[in-house]
Amino acid sequence: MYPYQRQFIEFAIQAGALRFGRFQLKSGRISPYFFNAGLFNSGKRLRRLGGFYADALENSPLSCDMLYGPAYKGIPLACATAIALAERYDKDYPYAFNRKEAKDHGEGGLIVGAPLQGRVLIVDDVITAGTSVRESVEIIRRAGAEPCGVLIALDREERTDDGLSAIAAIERDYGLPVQAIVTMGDVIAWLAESGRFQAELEAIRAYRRDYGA
Ligand code: OMP
Repeated sequence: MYPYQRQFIEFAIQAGALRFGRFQLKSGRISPYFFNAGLFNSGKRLRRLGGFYADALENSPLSCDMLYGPAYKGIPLACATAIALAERYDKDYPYAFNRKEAKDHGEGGLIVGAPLQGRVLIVDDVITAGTSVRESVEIIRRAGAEPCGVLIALDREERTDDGLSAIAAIERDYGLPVQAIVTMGDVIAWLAESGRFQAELEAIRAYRRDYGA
């Protein structure tokens, strides 16, 4: 693990964005932990979060022409990442996001921000089954651009119904590489090292035995 990954896990727990308990997921699975990126909900938190996304992108083999944040939660994530890339790495990526409902007046359309073109990096919060990534791929392709990868905060490393990990399925179906700031494996390693949340760690390990990739 890179130092920034450890710092991210501590930050997420401190902000209450990574929580332990009992949560029902979109997939219906009952999970002993949940990651809620909406809780990075102040200027300083969002600035710090964007820095972690930028570091993860810079430490990955991914390259792109622009960033795309899927509504709603991906919108501040793509913006914060674009700002951090400019501030930390002097890179000026265009960014765009979608509306959930098309606007029929004013500038109209479904996409806000830079025109979707070239190689587009999807910036999102978390991947469980990969459903939300698939929706983004369709939107980007319909606009005539090419999705080139996915940048997320947390890869839950779960198995889909066909036995593959969600990320392997995305790579297989779309040829898209996925880069996460941290994986659930990193979080487990951090919990084991830190000696904190040991009861929660056992519950997470049991969940991984049932649903892990
Ligand atoms: P998939 O679309 O199945 O990959 O699930 C990702 C989405 O599930 C996220 O964009 C969230 O809406 C939601 N989610 C979380 O935000 N955090 C979690 O820890 C787990 C989920 C989830 O429901 O699986």
